[in-house]
Amino acid sequence: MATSAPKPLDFNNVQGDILLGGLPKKTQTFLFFQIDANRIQEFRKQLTKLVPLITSTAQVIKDRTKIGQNKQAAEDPKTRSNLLVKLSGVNIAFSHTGLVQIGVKDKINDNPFDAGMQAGAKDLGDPGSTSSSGTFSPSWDPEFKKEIHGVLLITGDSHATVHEKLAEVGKIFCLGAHNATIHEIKRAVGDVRPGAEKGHEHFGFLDGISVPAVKDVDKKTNRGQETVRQGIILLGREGDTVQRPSWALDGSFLSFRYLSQLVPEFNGFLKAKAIPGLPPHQGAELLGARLVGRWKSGAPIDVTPTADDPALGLDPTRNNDFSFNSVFPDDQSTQDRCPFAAHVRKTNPRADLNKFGGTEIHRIIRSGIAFGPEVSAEEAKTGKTQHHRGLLFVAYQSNIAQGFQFIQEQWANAPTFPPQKPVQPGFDPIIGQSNDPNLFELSGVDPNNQATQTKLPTQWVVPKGGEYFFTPSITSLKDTFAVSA
Ligand code: N7H
Repeated sequence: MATSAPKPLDFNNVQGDILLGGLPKKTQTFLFFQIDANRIQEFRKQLTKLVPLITSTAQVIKDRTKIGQNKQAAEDPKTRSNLLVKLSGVNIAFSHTGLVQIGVKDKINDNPFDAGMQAGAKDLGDPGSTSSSGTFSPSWDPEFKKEIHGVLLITGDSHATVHEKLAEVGKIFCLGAHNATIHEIKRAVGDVRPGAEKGHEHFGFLDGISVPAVKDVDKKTNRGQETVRQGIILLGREGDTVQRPSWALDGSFLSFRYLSQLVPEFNGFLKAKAIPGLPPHQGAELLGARLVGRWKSGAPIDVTPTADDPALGLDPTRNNDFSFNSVFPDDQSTQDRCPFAAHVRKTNPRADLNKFGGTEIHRIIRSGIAFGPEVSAEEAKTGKTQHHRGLLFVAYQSNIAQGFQFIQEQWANAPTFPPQKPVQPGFDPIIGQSNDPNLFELSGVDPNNQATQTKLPTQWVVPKGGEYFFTPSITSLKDTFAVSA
């Protein structure tokens, strides 16, 4: 809890990727960096020059209005144009080692953040190996095993816009020059998928549908959309129960995961194990929908369990209006509509937790983007991944142990969750992780055979890296992280 009552939330002070849909983007570059140990003061002086380039929530609101107006103009036959508005966004976040490097050492009191993601990779269930001395090393890409001090998030309407902005930001820190104050560790580029796949992740499912509304921030909420207190996402606000340093107010923790997706293999499984009693294509689509909890269109299977309803999937006023209790309000003991372990049920169990304290403190705001090419004809034919693709997963929360980490460890990976069901729910088939392949199974996949545990041949989402960051408020970036030149 902040020591004194904080001032009302100011949208000019919050970095723009956190609230209200985040930085608008067709493409996004994540630049992971280390701060040069010999140029720390210089880096902090240069941060002052970065501050005016940081996109605030207030700017995001203006940018989204511009995008809306442009869309309307594009649909009007008199002004028809297909041009996107030229827009870019810049945010910055620091890891615990990054804060230590620049000398911001007050305790922020978040254990996973302080330890770093790699230290907790074994508990997250990431694949890896244990040395003879007992040290666990996750099978991550080598860049993510290095010390990462921070990440720059640059978004835009096109690669050209992002390159331009990146050059402007890079110049501040002399990136790539002999006197650089930051060194690039890894650059990850995400892109919204093309054509009709826009907004869909690589398995083909519409993403970014269920995001909690934040009290007094999201003015309009849709039916079924839960409203969380500001402190569930922002540090120091109502609902954040931890003692924080004053500079942490209105910042948020960013959990980043570099997740590879084995798309041809996933599609192969849907085909091979299609739900019986239907034409093969429909059986495969239904199987996919029951693993995720939504059809590819986004329509929730708890509402429409046997056939897709694309209009429902796209309708924000209805596509979150379900609680896994629509048939029997006080009884969530059947998997007729949605398996207990379906990805969206595991990660937001809604009414399943009514008797167990609810879900609010575990809600996160997701803001990821797909990366990598579309599946090639060769990959589709062989059923084998040849090109690296997946999700640059981003989740904002005020408390990592209650947010991302809790969802992954206590919900997705736990075969007995959700609790007190008549049959064991099993593993989240999308993101569940364990070093024990015996756990790769879930019940309820076949609606006609709900007690049967279906074996999963593999994990189709493979973590290749990640880190926990803190995205400070813009005032703290200026007054605490930066030093005047
Ligand atoms: Fe998930 N997927 O395509 O199957 N996710 N997710 N996720 N996810 C959601 O509601 C997916 C991942 C959550 O409130 C949808 O936006 C994939 C991690 C939460 O109803 C789809 C990957 C974590 C929700 C996917 C992945 C979560 C959610 C439905 C990795 C946290 C909201 C669309 C490559 C530990 C649940 C939507 C709710 C929804 C998919 C990762 C959490 C389609 C492919 C790592 C909280």
